[in-house]
Amino acid sequence: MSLPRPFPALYCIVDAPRFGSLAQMLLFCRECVAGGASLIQYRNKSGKSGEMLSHARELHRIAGPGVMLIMNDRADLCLGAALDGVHLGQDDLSPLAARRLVGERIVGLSTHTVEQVRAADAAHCDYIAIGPVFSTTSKQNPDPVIGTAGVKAARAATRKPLVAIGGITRSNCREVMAAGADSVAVISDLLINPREAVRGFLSLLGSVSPA
Ligand code: TZP
Ligand code: MG
Repeated sequence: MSLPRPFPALYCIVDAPRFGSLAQMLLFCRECVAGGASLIQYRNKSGKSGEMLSHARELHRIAGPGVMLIMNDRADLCLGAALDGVHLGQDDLSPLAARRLVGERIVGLSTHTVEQVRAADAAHCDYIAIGPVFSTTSKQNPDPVIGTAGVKAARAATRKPLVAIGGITRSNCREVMAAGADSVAVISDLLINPREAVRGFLSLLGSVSPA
């Protein structure tokens, strides 16, 4: 799948260690899709390769054809599970190296400063994530928070699709979009009732234009 236009306003992240079983994780994903999710990232910072591969294949099996699936960190597992793309951090493979592996699939890159956004703008990635926007407990050793001012500065540095991440909830997502993000990536605020949460995000995000 190539990059959808417009870029989905909600980028759901399935953080595998947050679930007690594969069945619970898949239920979460099904509920996100039932709520209208069209972009889901599989993230597993503590998983072994084989487990991550089989999780990602199951995710691929249950997601409908209209759902874009992204593998966090690992271009090899993106290919192994036939997902639609890979999301890289600053310490992962370079976007160019990942591009050589995944070809036409999507390559995303996390950034934490405006300098990194400028570099990402010139790099072989299809979209840029920026954050953490607000404080988060979902990431170990997070970079300093950048606030909505950081999102605004990132927006000024790139025309690539910009995904804001970190501490984003239904209560603050509209201000993040108003600062110039094309999309918000969320872990925690989807967990309790994913179908309702996704519906809520999508209806809140539907009508925001940059301030
Ligand atoms: N990268 C920057 S913040 C973050 C990641 C993976 C975690 C976002 O999770 P939450 O729970 O939506 O704050
Ligand atoms: Mg990474």
